[in-house]
Amino acid sequence: EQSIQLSLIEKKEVAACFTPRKFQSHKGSFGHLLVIAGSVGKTGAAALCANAAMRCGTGLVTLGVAQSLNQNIETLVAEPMTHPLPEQDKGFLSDHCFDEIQTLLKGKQALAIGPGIGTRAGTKQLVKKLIQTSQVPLIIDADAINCIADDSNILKQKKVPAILTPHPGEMARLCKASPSDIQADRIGTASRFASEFNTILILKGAQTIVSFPDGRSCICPTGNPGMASGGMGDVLTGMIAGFCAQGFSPENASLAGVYIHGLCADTLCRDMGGFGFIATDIIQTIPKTIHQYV
Ligand code: NPW
Ligand code: AMP
Ligand code: MG
Repeated sequence: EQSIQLSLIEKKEVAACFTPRKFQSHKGSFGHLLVIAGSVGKTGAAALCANAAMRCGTGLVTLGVAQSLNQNIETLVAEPMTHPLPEQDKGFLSDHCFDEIQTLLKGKQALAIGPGIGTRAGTKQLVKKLIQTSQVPLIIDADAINCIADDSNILKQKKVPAILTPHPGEMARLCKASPSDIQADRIGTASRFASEFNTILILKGAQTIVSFPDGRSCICPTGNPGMASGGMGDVLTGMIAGFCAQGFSPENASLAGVYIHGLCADTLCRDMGGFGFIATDIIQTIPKTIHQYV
């Protein structure tokens, strides 16, 4: 078994991920992200994810949603584009929309999948097929993690880098353990998974761990308990995916994503206290947090 190499994420390594924009830049210079998210009752997760990606400086974001939810989603997002996907089960995504997603993936630089999609049989099929076939880096979160929990070996079939972002409950499902088992050995669990499945594994919660397949793990020094509120993880996914789409390496996108997400929460905590800032507030804080502190 390989040894674990552990460090804290440092501000200077995050700062180094950002390079000044060329004067002649246009939206096509900063990537196009595809987000596959949302289902009945969980359209908010999709909107949070897409909006967070925009606030990270992604050139274009397209949000693919079950077609009956498209009208609703269009009222929640302005800058991201939406794309209605064919559905079998009203309001849920399934392998029925695989071909259309394949077409949508042309010209995209990253694919984020999972926030709010649920775990119906058809959705599981879709997630597995996308993991097997994607030609662009994958950010796999929330229900997409739950969708592969019965068959995590599917990750060994991917052709591209992947970043998984489980909270301890999702990690427990993925590892067939209990959340307390995961919490008892956060670094070991994350690191072993990253090596075994050749993915970046981000184990969320107080002191988020970012583990790489080569045995390196990093601890995130930012973040606070004010983040224990719905939608926070959906925002993180949009941030990491947005950084990937605009050209950060998957490693840098992961480190910058978790660090800045926590830093936004820390500035909110300082400015408005640690009770009641919400995921939407994080999104709004991203640009000035990058500008002032990174
Ligand atoms: P317990 O029991 O609370 O102690 P689920 P979800 C555990 C979407 N959302 N440390 C937790 O433990 C998401 O994107 C949509 C320890 C419980 O067992 C998903 O697709 C929103 N344990 C879907 O909803 C806003 C921890 O995990 C389990 C832990 C379901 O996601 C909300 C709960 O996890 C949400 O984002 C920690 N730090 N964190 C919207 N507006 O549309 C979690 N657990 O059952 O996977 O439920 O995370 O809410
Ligand atoms: P999710 O459970 O998917 O919505 O993700 C929650 C997000 O908030 C993750 O990025 C967590 O790391 C973060 N978070 C939740 N609680 C805390 C905490 N007590 N300290 C730091 N970060 C937290
Ligand atoms: Mg989540």
